[in-house]
Amino acid sequence: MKHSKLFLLIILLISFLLMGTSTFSQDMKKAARNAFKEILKNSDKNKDGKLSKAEFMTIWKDKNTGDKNWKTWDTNKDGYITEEEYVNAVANIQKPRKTK
Ligand SMILES: [Ca+2]
Ligand SMILES: [Ca+2]
Repeated sequence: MKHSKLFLLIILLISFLLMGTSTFSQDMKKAARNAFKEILKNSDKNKDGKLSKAEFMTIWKDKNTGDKNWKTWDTNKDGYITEEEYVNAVANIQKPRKTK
């Protein structure tokens, strides 16, 4: 089950973020980039360096969770998740939400 290993990696990264650093450091960005590369290694089937929705959904056992995360991560809604989007999405988990 290689997907469950990947899933664990994502969960680990997210829980690490939630655990309490107050600023999103360069180290964390680096960690997020590495995590994304790991995701690509397993799930970027056509090797274009980004994740299509179909590729992304193979990560998730639960379609609803996958769908929810897709909407969070594909910030510009072009149908692909790039490294930048992934890193920003992880960074956004850290930031307190600013309401207008
Ligand atoms: Ca791809
Ligand atoms: Ca996108």
